[in-house]
Amino acid sequence: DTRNIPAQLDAVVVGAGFSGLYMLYKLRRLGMSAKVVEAGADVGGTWYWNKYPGARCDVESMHYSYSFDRELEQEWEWTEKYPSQPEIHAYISHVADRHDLRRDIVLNTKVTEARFDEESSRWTVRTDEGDEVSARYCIMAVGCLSKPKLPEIPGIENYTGNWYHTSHWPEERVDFSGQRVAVIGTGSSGIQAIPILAERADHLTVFQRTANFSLPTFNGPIDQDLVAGIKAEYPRIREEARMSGFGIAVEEPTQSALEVDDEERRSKYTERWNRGNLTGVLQAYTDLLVDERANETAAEFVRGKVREVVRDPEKAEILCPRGYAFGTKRPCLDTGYYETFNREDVDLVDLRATPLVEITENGVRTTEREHEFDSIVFATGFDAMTGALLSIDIVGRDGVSLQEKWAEGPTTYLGLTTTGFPNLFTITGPGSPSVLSNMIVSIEQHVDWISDLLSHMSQQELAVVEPTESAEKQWSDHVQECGEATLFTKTDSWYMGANVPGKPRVFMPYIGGVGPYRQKCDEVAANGYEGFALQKADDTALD
Ligand code: NA7
Repeated sequence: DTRNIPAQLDAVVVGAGFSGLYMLYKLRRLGMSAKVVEAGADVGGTWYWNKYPGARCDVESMHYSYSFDRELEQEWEWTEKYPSQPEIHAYISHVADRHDLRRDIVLNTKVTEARFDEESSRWTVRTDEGDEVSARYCIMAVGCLSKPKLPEIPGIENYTGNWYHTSHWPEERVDFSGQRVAVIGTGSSGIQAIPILAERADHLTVFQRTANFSLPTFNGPIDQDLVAGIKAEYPRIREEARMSGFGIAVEEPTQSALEVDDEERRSKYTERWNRGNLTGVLQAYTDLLVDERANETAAEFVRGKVREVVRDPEKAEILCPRGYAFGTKRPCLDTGYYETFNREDVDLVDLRATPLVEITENGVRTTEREHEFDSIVFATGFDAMTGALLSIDIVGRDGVSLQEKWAEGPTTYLGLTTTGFPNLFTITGPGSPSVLSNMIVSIEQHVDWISDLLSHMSQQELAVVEPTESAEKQWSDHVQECGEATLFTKTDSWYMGANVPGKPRVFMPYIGGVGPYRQKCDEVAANGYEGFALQKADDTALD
């Protein structure tokens, strides 16, 4: 019975998404006792929760899978260029079964508290089901985009229609036929859902605050020649991804966008646009993410595409993103997004001109007027990167909580550990490349690195690991410096915590690149876990 969590474990893992499942797999291979605690009713994490119509990964199917199971990567058959949520969920469920992981996964259970006991150097983990477990290691695999946020306007409790958040979509198919439907938010979730909701509803109104840059996926049935080519060379392709900037192998750019004339640039952007992915255009030139003028050339290219598609020039201008650099808010990939605004039954409300005021009994009120709806879909995003971690009461040394420690923004060593919280690991934590990468590539690297460290500790009979303050400060400064060398820190985005009122403005992910990050982590390990204090259980310091 998986509901029975033993009182003592080597490790508790929080979250059964891609991170938690692979972590469990590795912990078992180390011979450790472990349980994964998961709030959802099934495994999958992001791909369990985000069931909204049109939910799809922005990384191509052949590159969005685990690399650790060499047989599975040959056997598994993806059907489309980009994988849909149901297909990814089927994949991750299969992994859970194939590796017999489910017997150590406790579902429908939220971890509410994790408290470090200095005497025993162990974590006490508590759940909303009343479980209490003592574990040597506590591994947070809670995801970066897992704590949803609603718009900060009053009145939702008065609304009498149905409302949904894209990330907490109901299990059963929602029937919007004959309905007037609103979508609030035009990030990746909104942009994926809008074309499908437009088809299903009688009438759709899109409320846009910030126009996003969106590129077409050119999605469709997967090309079988491409599949065969990749399967023949998977190990090499995976290795290239591991050493690349964003966790997806693409040829590195060599030229500045400003070195070439308009025509040459246009033809390069067009060729890359036609690939239907994000990295193609973003990596067309060396300076798109660091130089405003260079970036503007790509931004204007995208705006030109919007104007080509959207027939009503007024709507096209509202949909043209401006005021921030292309790529510094997460750009989107879509299937028929801009085309949707050519439909008679789709309206667009520019919230910059007429901001939201409140949710009413019958719909939504802006500064201009009330709009009535049968259903409202909130695609309003997440309290990213720290939200899920900080909604657990995590208390480290000296009774200091992670909330207190990170009051001015998160600081970590390598995005994996934080001073004052020994034996606590954050997979895809702030200060790691995670959200700026192909997540699975980052996840595998984090998990492999953590399990190598745990193996080292057990061989050396060590029981406590904690980063030093100076190592953490150096890494956190480096993360900030890398961010400030780019245009990212000039933009209000969830990378900056800017989408959540009151959240500290700190650039949270590491943008030095997936490959360089991996090298740094490997060096730290090769140098005997440089920057960490490692101790025996009885507190005899070793270094
Ligand atoms: P995002 O990308 O954070 O998008 C949220 C959208 O909701 C965005 O357009 C926001 O506008 C809008 N929003 C949020 N709050 C409000 C309020 N109060 N009023 C009006 N509009 C609002 O979340 P997604 O779920 O789409 O995607 C998250 C990530 O998942 C994505 O980046 C990929 O990495 C995958 P804003 O831009 O803040 O003006």
